[in-house]
Amino acid sequence: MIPKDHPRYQSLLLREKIVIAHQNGILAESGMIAHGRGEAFDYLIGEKTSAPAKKAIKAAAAALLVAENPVLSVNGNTAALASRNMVNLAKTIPAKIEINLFYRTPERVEAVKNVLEKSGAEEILGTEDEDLKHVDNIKSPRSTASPEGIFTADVVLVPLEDGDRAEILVNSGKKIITIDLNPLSRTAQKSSITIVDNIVRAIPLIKKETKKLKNEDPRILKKIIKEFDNKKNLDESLTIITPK
Ligand code: PTJ
Repeated sequence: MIPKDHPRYQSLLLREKIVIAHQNGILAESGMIAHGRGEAFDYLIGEKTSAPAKKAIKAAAAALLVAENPVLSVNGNTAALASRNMVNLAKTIPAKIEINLFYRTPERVEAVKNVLEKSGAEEILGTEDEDLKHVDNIKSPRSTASPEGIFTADVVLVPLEDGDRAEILVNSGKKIITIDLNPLSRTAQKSSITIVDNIVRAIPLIKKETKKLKNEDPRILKKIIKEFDNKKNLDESLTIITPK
């Protein structure tokens, strides 16, 4: 039990969620290492949503709203930290939810599916029942995708993604939105829209922005997307964490 007045309360709470998710078979072993890396970057950005992250969040909401087949990808860390918020976001857009694991095993797919169902998800793609396809014909478990989901999606939100798979997805011509606390990661650099923020803060903010923009003229939404410059935005995030 973490005392509420502990100066690192929020951060320790997330750690606890990660540990429990690991014990429950949701998290990949490497998920703990990934979380630790994210924690360090979050510390550097001051554990709050920055101005460039807010800009990226707005562009992400616009991209998800204009998409024909938007998909939210869920891995172990996302399920551990933001499962209910992902399900709520999917309902708001509306978008499909797909389980997409880098370290894929049938047991972990089942564990993530259970978490999503408990969080209110009705349809979950990417499970073991489906005949999954390979994005860009790369015969690797990293590139598997649901035919109704990521495989045919035009816009995919893939938080905390591994660099290899992010690259495969980008090369397949999709608009890739990621959430990654490390602005230098390959995923952050390769994606179309990178939100440099903690997933626990970013997802509720995307939902809020989506609600705000939902009835906006599609031409306005397209303008928001067009004016967003990911490289420039990443540079702005970097200046926040780089000592002057
Ligand atoms: O569940 P699986 O099998 O799909 O595996 C998931 C992990 C995360 C283990 C896998 O995709 C992986 O190895 O990812 P990487 O290459 O470690 O990249 C994860 C990125 O997420 C790193 O750049 C971290 O800084 C970042 N990150 C970690 N925690 C958070 C985060 N970004 C946002 N919010 C966080 N809470």
